[in-house]
Amino acid sequence: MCPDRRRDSMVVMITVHSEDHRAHDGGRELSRGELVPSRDDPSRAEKIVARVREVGLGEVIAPDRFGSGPVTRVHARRYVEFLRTAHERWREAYGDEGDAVPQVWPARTLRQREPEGILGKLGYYAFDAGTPITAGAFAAASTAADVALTGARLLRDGARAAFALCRPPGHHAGRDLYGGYCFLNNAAIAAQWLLDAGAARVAIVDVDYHHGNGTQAIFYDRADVLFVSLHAHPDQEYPYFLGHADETGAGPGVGLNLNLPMRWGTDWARWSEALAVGLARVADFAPEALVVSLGVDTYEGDPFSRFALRGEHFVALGERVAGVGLPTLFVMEGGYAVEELGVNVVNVLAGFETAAGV
Ligand code: FKS
Ligand code: ZN
Repeated sequence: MCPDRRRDSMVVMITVHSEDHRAHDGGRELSRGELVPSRDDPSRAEKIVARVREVGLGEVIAPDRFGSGPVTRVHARRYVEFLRTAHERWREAYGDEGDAVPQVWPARTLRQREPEGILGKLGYYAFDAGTPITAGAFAAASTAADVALTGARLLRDGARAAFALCRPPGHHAGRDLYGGYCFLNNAAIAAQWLLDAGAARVAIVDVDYHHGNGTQAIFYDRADVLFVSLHAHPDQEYPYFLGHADETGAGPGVGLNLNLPMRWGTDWARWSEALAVGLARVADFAPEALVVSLGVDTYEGDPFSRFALRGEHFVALGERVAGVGLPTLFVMEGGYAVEELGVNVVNVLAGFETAAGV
């Protein structure tokens, strides 16, 4: 008998997924002065889970319910209550037409005070007009948090890695702020849960094309979480108002926020150098777990991307992440080249498995 030792030692990555994300559908976003269908379409998650199944990455399991406790460790209770009731209030005020979208914000010289009316509240809690609150948005976002938490629990129970196939995404959502298709910060909720489960330190590496402003803000003054983000430069790209290299943390968190912004046209050669810098910082921090905010909108064919990563680069990304040698939770964020989305995401996970398994 000749056992395949390589296969025996392979990391078999569990994917956590729920079809509940489909409840968040049909939303329209303001783009170049017009309302167009939201890019965060249910087909995104469907493409990814189909590819996970097609290549036999590992088991696909449903999330458990964790309730609001772990969510309010990261988000303000009042904000979660706003999200839960926003669409209902919108319907009471404006009827069944359209989704809840803000159009006035408390920008400079205006007062940060929560108004009573729904249109005012939307402006108070949102930072863009591109994140429609559909009838099913809160249910979908809550399930996405449960997906991330179920993945975090797999890590606590000894898994080398897990994949939380979250939709909607989370990294733009702050403690009491939504935008960029994000309502609840799935990666932050998972990281906080790992800390509460006994980890002394957790690192978050955000490889989405866009800066993870929500995750940065949530952990900015914290000594127990390192946040590293590789993203398009905020002078050129959404979310525009956070993500510069000089944002390095505050108070006990000084030195524990690392932004690696890159200009349009960035290719794998430059991007992978930044990744090496970021992962070296993670190794220095010596965390007990790693959360990867996984966006593949750095892909050359992505409708949002002005970076030039290709399919094989996502395999290399997974391999590099495995090289850090930490229990790793991949949390799905962005990626909008829907046809290639499943392949690009699973390339990262497969690269990780191969490198971690040998
Ligand atoms: C005009 C451009 C609006 C919004 C970009 C949102 C990016 C979201 C994301 C996430 F991971 F959160 F999904 N641009 N329609 O990819 O960062
Ligand atoms: Zn993105």
